Amino acid sequence: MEELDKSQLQLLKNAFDAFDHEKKGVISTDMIGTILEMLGHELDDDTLNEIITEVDSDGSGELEFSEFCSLASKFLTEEVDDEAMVQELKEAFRLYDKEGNGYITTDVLKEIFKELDNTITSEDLDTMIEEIDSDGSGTVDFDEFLEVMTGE
Ligand SMILES: [Ca+2]
Ligand SMILES: [Ca+2]
Repeated sequence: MEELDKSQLQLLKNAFDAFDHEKKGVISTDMIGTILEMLGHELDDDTLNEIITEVDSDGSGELEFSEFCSLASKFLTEEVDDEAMVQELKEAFRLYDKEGNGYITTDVLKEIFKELDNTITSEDLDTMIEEIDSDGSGTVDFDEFLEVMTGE
């Protein structure tokens, strides 16, 4: 677990108290989805359940303050994870950019998509490629690739 500094801890304590309406010292795990949504993270049920299982380390179905902190630290340290993800994507990009040109041709990208989903039609492919290759250069550079993968 990442270290949280004092002001972060205070913030979390306030948030925790706000969610702990009945002052029981615990928050029901049912609240987690709502809390994360408020923070701008909409997660599907599977992901949410995974997170709950992970943070509710004693399996009580409720989050004690320390468990709440470990939940929060996951999301507070998200920037770090983003960096790690960019790093991974760079490596993936390099795999496809075999000649090290700094770009992937849209033909190669089509092959990749076909491998990922063999039911895809060539029309769909063209539409996707058009969206991805936003400058219409016929090649996808890392920035364009990143946009696809992160959906930003
Ligand atoms: Ca617990
Ligand atoms: Ca391009």
